[in-house]
Amino acid sequence: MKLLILVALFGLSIAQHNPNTKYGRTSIVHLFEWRWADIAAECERYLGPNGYGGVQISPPSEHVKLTNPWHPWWQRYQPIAYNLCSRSGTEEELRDMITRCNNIGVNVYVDVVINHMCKASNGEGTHSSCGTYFNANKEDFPSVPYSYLDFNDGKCKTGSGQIENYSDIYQVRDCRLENLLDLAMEKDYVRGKVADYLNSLIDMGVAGFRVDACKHMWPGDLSSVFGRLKTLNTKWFPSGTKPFIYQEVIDLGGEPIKASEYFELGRVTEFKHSAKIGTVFRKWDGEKLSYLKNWGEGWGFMPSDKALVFVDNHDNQRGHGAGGASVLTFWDSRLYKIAAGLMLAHPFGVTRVMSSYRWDRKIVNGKDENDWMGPPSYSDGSTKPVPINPDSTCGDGWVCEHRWRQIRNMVIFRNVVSGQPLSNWWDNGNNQIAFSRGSKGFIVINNDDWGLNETLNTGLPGGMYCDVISGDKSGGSCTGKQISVGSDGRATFSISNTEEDPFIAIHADSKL
Ligand code: 5J7
Ligand code: CA
Repeated sequence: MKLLILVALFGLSIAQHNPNTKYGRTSIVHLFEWRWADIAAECERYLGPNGYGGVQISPPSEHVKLTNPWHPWWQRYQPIAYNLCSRSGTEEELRDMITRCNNIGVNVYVDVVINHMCKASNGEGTHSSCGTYFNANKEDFPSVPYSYLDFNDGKCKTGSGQIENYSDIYQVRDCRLENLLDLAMEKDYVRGKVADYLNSLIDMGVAGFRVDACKHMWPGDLSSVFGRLKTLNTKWFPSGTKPFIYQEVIDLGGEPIKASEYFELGRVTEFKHSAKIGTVFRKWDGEKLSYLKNWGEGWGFMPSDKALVFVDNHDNQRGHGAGGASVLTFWDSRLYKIAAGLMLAHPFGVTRVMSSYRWDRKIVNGKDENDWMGPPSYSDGSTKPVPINPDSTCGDGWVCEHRWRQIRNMVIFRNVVSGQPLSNWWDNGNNQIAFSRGSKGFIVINNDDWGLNETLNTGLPGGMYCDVISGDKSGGSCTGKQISVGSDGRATFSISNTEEDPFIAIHADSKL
């Protein structure tokens, strides 16, 4: 009996921390700004077959349409209502996508913007993605409906009505973030409207939520909203399954609001992981790969079972959010692949892979003047489809990092080694490291300016393995490097520092 109660309590406390992925899949890919129709096709033709556990989608809620600048990516972070027509498509397309992704075992996680509505400066009109009328001057959003009574103006104590000082936790929660109209989430009515929105998505079959701007909402208010959520749709999930929740809290230290305030509600984005992985691979601040030996909590990160980790996100990849210049992105493709490989090989956290679009980067005095640019679009601002080239890369400016062989194969590696401890650590005291995940997988990285030539204990059963970085296992042979592991588990590795991909990874499923 006591044991049962313990199990029940434990189950409750971790429920919203579990991504509920299927078939031993472990990673999420953020298909930033993709259209629903393209995501549905990608689930079927690529994500399912290649072991991706889920996809994070851009906000599906009705948003403002901006013209100055021309349809920036952030217009989707300015809601007008919870109608489900957006730059990514219609409600029908959204529903079809969720159904098709679920049918192939790929979960859908929705980016939800619930701290605020649009900025006051948007005035009045129907310039919104569903064409719904709103009046931002009067804080009137009749399609929800919200009125001025549902906003925080009375609660905010700053002169400007905006957040002026991040060291005052009251203004960070109760004032306007960049003049975005701040919802009064202490109100039962607002909590109910937000919960209805999230529950409508749960009914459609989504598996969880990436909750935007959580630093700007009180944990108590979020707790009430999350407490009103239904369990997941039993067409695709076991009955009683709670939605996975990961909260965007940018906590790099130095502010009074801590990521830890949100741990009991769900997972939290670990921005220190993103900032530090860039610093280490760039060798800034005297960092070295050998210091990764205690990567994780040893680096001041949050506990692994609370963390959602990534190399970059849609915000900090354009120099916008936290992390600054150290953040690695597809623009730094060589280092980016190794960093993503390290993240996916390492047991820390739930991993999210970024999938981006290119924009006309224009860096002037360290700032990207085109950081606002939205996805590849037609002249009317509508998003272009994602064309797939014969070589499986994406066209029309879509980067598709998740299709890069090195990253895709490390997503598979993570599934194969899931649950295995980090073992057989080796380093050269500099930027050459290696480790295994139990007896299921082994990775070797050379980020030094000289070659790596070592015989290492892999922990793997003897045999011939295909390196999944330089190629694939295809039929009975390897298209890239081949690694011979002796019956004692030892293998010899050579990695020149001038190789395009100076790392090697082998695992149980890449054995010939
Ligand atoms: C909030 C934070 O707590 C934080 O630590 C951070 O780094 C960024 C933000 C932040 O979150 C937003 C969430 C939204 O849903 C909508 C938003 O508009 C924002 C937002 O603006 C925002 O802050 C921007 O980025 C910071 C790095 C700057 O310090 C802020 O001043 C702000 O920058 C402003 O961005 C520019 O000053 C302004 O000129 C520009 O018009 C505006 C454009 O909007 C965005 O860039 C949206 C960013 C965004 C960030 C997110 O983390 C996110 O999840 C969604 C959107
Ligand atoms: Ca707020």
